[in-house]
Amino acid sequence: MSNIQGSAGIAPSLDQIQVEHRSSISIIRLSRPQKRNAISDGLMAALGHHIAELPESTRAVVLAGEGEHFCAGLDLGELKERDAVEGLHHSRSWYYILRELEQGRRPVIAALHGAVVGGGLELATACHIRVADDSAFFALPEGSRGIFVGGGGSVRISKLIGAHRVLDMMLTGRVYKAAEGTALGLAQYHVPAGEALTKAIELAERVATNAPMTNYALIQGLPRIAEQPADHGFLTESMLAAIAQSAPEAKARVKAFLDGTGPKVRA
Ligand code: 1HE
Repeated sequence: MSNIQGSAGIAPSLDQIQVEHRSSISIIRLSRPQKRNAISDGLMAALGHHIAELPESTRAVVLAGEGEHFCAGLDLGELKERDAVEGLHHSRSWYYILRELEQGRRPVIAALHGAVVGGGLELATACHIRVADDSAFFALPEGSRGIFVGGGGSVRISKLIGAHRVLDMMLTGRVYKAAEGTALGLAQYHVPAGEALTKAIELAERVATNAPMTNYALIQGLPRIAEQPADHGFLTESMLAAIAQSAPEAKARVKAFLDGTGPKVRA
């Protein structure tokens, strides 16, 4: 049973997530392709379980979906069984697990293809880097289902592309294709169809070579600094910079550059 608070009482469906640990990265795959990786309670609990159980050696994570689509969002088959109070706690359980993903110790790179819709887009936007291949499309069909975003999308997606665009997506059912969605900020990378996972793994392996303290400071610091008044942000930044610079690994990396053995920035 997962020790994640958000999924307390829900047995993780461990067969709905596959995890592969490589030397410095872990690849987490939503593995329910017959239901287009729709997020059941058990799948979400399994995601929380695997995030909590990542090995110490994992320095970056790739999140992908098996089959033709990244994720069709909330499992609508489970929705009808919830009353209002259960619905509230259900949202809270998503917030808890997505926060573990977003504010954990490792950067998470999402490999997106096919449908990235509803709760699938909410899940993707809790990741730090998104790679969309040309088959990816983004939508928030909640409006047409008579429901509302409940996995943090009104906060995270609005911050990425603006509340006015989220409003349009939900009111009109607008679908953004990969190129347009990427241009708006829903993904940072747009690659040919079929190449999202390869690119995400390449990025994760690059990210995994950074000093862990730098990655941690980025994940924890940047979103919080963005929420702070500028004067507070400068103070937070200076403290994170001081902590990162004091790590022995930072000193060794700077010395290597000055010795001519560290990597140069290349265009
Ligand atoms: C599902 C789900 C699902 C597919 N819940 N079962 N999300 C949506 O409103 C999106 C609903 N899904 C779709 O629009 C389409 O399925 C897709 C565009 C994603 C894929 O289309 P396609 O033609 O490849 O697959 P399909 O034939 O529609 O679906 C295959 C099976 O998956 C089928 O079940 P089957 O038993 O008939 O084979 C579908 O019923 C099932 N399936 N998507 C349950 N979402 C925290 S709040 C978040 C709120 C939301 O996310 S609301 C948005 C929900």
